[in-house]
Amino acid sequence: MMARMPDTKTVNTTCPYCGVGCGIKASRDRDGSVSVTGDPTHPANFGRLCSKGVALGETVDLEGRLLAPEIDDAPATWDAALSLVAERFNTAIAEHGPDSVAFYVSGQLLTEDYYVANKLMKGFIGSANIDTNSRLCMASSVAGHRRAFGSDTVPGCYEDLELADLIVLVGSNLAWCHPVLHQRILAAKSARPDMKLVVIDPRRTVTADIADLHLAIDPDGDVALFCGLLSHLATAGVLDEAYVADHTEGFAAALATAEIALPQILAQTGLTSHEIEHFYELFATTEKAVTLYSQGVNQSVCGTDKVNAIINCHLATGRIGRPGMGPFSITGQPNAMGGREVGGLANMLACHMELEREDHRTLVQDFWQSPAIPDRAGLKAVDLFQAMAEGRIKALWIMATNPVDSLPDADEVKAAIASCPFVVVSDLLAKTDSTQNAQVKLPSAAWGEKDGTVTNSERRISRQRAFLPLPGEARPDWWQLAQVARRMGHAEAFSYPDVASIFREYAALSAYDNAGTRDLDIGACADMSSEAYDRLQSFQWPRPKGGPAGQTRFFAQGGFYTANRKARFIPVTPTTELLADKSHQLLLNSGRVRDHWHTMTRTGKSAQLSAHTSEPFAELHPEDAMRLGVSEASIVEVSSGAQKVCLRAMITRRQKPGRLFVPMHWNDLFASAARINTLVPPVTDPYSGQPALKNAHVSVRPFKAAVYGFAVSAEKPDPGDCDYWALARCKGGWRLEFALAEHMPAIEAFALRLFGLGAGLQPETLAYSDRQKNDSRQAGFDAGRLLYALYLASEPVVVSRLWAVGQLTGDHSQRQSRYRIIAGRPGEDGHDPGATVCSCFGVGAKDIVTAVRAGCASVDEIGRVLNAGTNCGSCRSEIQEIVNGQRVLAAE
Ligand SMILES: Nc1nc2c(c(=O)[nH]1)N[C@H]1C(S)=C(S)[C@@H](COP(=O)(O)OP(=O)(O)OC[C@H]3O[C@@H](n4cnc5c(=O)[nH]c(N)nc54)[C@H](O)[C@@H]3O)O[C@H]1N2
Ligand SMILES: Nc1nc2c(c(=O)[nH]1)N[C@H]1C(S)=C(S)[C@@H](COP(=O)(O)OP(=O)(O)OC[C@H]3O[C@@H](n4cnc5c(=O)[nH]c(N)nc54)[C@H](O)[C@@H]3O)O[C@H]1N2
Ligand code: SF4
Ligand SMILES: [Mo]
Repeated sequence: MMARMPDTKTVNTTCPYCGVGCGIKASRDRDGSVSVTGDPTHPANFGRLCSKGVALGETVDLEGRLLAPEIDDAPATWDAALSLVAERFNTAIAEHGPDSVAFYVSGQLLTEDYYVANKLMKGFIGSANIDTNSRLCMASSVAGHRRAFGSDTVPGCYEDLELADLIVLVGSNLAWCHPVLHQRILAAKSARPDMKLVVIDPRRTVTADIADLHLAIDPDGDVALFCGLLSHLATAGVLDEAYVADHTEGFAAALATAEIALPQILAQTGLTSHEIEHFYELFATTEKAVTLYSQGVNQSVCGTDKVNAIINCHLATGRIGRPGMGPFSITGQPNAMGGREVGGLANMLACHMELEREDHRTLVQDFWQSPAIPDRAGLKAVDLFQAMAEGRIKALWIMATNPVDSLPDADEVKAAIASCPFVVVSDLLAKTDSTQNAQVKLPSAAWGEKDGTVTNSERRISRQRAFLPLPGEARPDWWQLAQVARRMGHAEAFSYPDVASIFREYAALSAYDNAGTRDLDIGACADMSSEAYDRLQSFQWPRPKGGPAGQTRFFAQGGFYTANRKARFIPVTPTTELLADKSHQLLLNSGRVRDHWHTMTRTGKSAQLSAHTSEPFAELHPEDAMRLGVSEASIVEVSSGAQKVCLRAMITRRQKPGRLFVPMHWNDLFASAARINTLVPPVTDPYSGQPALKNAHVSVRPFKAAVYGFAVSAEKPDPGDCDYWALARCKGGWRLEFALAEHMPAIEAFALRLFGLGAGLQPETLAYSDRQKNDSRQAGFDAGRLLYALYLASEPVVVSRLWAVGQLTGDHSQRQSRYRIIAGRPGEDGHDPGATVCSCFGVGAKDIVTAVRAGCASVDEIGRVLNAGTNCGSCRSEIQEIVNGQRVLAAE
């Protein structure tokens, strides 16, 4: 029944991080460690992996894992926990109706888990109150697709990115968020240098650095920009009139709304007329164009309109579904697409069927033989937690997501969960910000332990396979759901013997009464044996039973999934709301860094991944910094109303004045106050319900630190006393950045509290203090081992971080090396690599600068000399910047 036990042989599986969906070969070595390499045969990556994929082995340990079910924080048997969940859900339904319960699930579930969750809620509980973190991620794309195509169909595939002559990335930091696809594009571009890359993003990202054109658009200026483009395409005479006439409707109305005057476009985008003309000209004259978009489009009050403004331009030119052309919404999570397929959103039914359509409801209910099916949408994520705060939700099951960190208005979400009478959380970890108020915690199987399928951004279904034993009492999510369903009285419909049987049922439903009327059809898998499922090679849907195999694109010849099979142009008008609000100082943008994943529950475990960005930060423009009195590397307080976070200031021209960028990753387990969503209001797109996570008005002011501190420590320090702190894993232990509002503490007592060296350990200490300069240092050793090094100063501490971290694994039996630690510098012969650039080989910026000065003139040459960039390649864009001379100063 469970995931099979591991053999030592290698399994082919899929990466659990982003929506690229890279194939992986994974195995457990004899010493228990896990080895991971890219699968050279997998069509998503052909053997490549990015830094996160490469470091997977570092994230599968059992530290912090939830290994047994818990009821009210005490260990319980599965039987007791599952029965309690079933009983409490049934009671709530009996007393308050089916809409008083809810599931909040995730694009990190496997398709089979997701299918079972959706079937239980929609078909058997009879409510549509199942929503998912995809609401924060893909909902605007789904809504835009459905408005235009009549179905949530991604028309193209990855190969189009290699075949295109023009790639327009809108609101996507591909180099960091989908690194393997970015590398595929760069490889294609180096083979065909005429290929052009345009990046549309308010800030200058690493992706923008290597583009041919970067349009630093004003936030939410995208609708105006693409309306202007549609109108330009008409004027330039490059419309595909036959395609528009034969396969679409509503063009004239969309064009009429799109005809906005240039001054308005300039005002809304903040771009110059030269930039706009350049972009319009490129798009008009390049037939093979792909517009790839992500969260800068989706996470907005006008996200759905942005999607349609983009799709309108592709429909008007007939550039859709043909090689090298099309609009391309790229998915974020490993199974965001699979979740959409099985209907995990509160306004969808399973297998791309529609809740609003009676024929679809009847069909699904008939197939499931289920007692009920809702005829209206359930609560979307933001509304769901608001309903909870109002007491309307009596029982909630959270699975594979951390809403207390990732939803807007995060403290209200925390309070809503705390107020809900019954909360179940299924997670890998015992302690996340979202498990704190759960009455029942259920231990789930993690990547490497669980079995099933995921679908990537190009509709490719791949297997995730188990190669590790289930630890403790952990069980897969589908099993937990099916067990609860059985206990709720639905034994027959949830009697799955294995995960393959769920997949077969899902495949059969996709084909049920389909006959080409719905895009999603994988009927060819409906009769697949469990053995065949185990061997399943990745494939792109559709794959109808007996139908032609190998269709990889949609809509080149029309055939949309609307009633008349025509696509719909959607008239969209630009919004002006955002920039009108001048009452606050800065506009807060948020997103990702290269080596962390979401709320850091996994990447925070990896020393290698924590080296690239070890602290939460706020990027702001030098003019704002000057105006606000913020100096480089100081601490800033970013606030909205009574809510406040504390972050390291990073002053950079990558931001435009008036804007701020903060990563979404840091939470209460890794920093004192960095949950950025406590500042983001719950404002949503009217069509998709997706929150506008990229824009919040905030105030910024310096945090008046009396003392700055930095420490490395073999054991996890306890920074509870510090006003600001951020902790990160490093090789050999932990590193800690902190700041104190009050005067310099006595270093001995402070070190004792921080490193809590009880347990009979008597470290030999070495200290230095210059009271005049307010500079104090102390290090503790145990024989030749460094236990901790602590640096306090009245200015940000200028000790080379990577060098200091390296000392944790060095030998310090000699006095000389102990003195160097106190000096905070490598000796004459010592080596300071600078800030980490290549996390695979631990190569720092200073090393790369030195190599450039010694004559290395390309990324490849750097690779030959230093190995940097030769493994996963995620850092190649950053190396390129240093080679170009852009980062030399920053690195010194
Ligand atoms: N390293 C890493 N990779 C990941 C993830 C991760 O956590 N870490 N998460 C995965 C997931 S779930 C997702 S959804 C994807 C997200 O992948 P991306 O969408 O590429 O990542 P983000 O950093 O959220 O946002 C992208 C860009 O949108 C820009 N932006 C903000 N506002 C606007 C605007 O108004 N217009 C335009 N044009 N751009 C704007 C931001 O400045 C930002 O650079 O990444 C996936 N990959
Ligand atoms: N301000 C701001 N906020 C954002 C975003 C942004 O750009 N800006 N981006 C949004 C987007 S696009 C996304 S996708 C969300 C992501 O936000 P979340 O989904 O909240 O983030 P994760 O950290 O991935 O949370 C996953 C949780 O599931 C657990 N988990 C992992 N695998 C499994 C499993 O197999 N089973 C179970 N049961 N649990 C598992 C992990 O331990 C972790 O606790 O954040 C959103 N929030
Ligand atoms: S690009 Fe990186 S994170 Fe995304 S699937 Fe591939 S290896 Fe995993
Ligand atoms: Mo996402």
